[in-house]
Amino acid sequence: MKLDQQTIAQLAEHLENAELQAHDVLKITDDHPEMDWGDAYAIQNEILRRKLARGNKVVGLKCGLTSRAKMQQMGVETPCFGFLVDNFTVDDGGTVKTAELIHPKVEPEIVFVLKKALSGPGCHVGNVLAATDFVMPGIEVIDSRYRDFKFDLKSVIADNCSSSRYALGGMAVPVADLDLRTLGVVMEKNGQVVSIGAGAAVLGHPAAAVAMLANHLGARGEEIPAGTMILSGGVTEAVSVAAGDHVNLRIQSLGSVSLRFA
Ligand code: 0L1
Ligand code: MG
Repeated sequence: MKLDQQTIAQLAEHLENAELQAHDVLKITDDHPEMDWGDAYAIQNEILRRKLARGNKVVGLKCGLTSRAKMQQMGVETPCFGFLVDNFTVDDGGTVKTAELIHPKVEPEIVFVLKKALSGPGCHVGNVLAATDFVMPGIEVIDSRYRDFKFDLKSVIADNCSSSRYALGGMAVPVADLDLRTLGVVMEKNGQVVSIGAGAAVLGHPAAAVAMLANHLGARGEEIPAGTMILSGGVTEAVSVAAGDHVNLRIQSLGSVSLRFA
């Protein structure tokens, strides 16, 4: 770690204020080029600590930047991991208030819910499938706190991987009879198809993203607890949304989920 505790706390406050007050900031590595991966996750953890102290509850975890389309869109080469808290949750068919956000985008996600804990190192796709209770469709709303979504990987990890809102819907389907790689994904905005993909866009198999998360936490002496809900990462590029938009996501065999933006 290159940053001291006071700087980590200041940067966490700076980024969380940008989230809560819906204003953008410049990427933090501009002023702190020396920060390392440990610093980036320490800032994210400090944001989580601030939220828990305010009474928020963790409701899930997320893998970000897990598809080639997303990595290319954002100019990075490695996935990242973040947390979801209760006030990020929006009901299926519910409304997201854009005044609370900076420049939201939506992405289609295959969502896992575990029945058993997962721990790394050495966690693989087979372990994830054996530990999965069911999968379901989810729309993630990302809202980078960085101006024009311009960041590097350390800055975006510190910013909790742009986490902002999400909705789950469709059906909760056990994975035994599904090939998650070939599940078709269709996302529509205002009735027009805006992105199409298949599960394999996420690291070759969406369960590989969850395994990567388990291995990432394992390196820190942590595990993914039984019951955890996990967004495995956008299957396609993220799509910008604004007040008045309606987004519908359909995933083959899993059903659909939708959101309105006001
Ligand atoms: O969920 C995601 O894949 C987003 C990760 C952060 C990068 C971004 O804001 O696009
Ligand atoms: Mg995502």
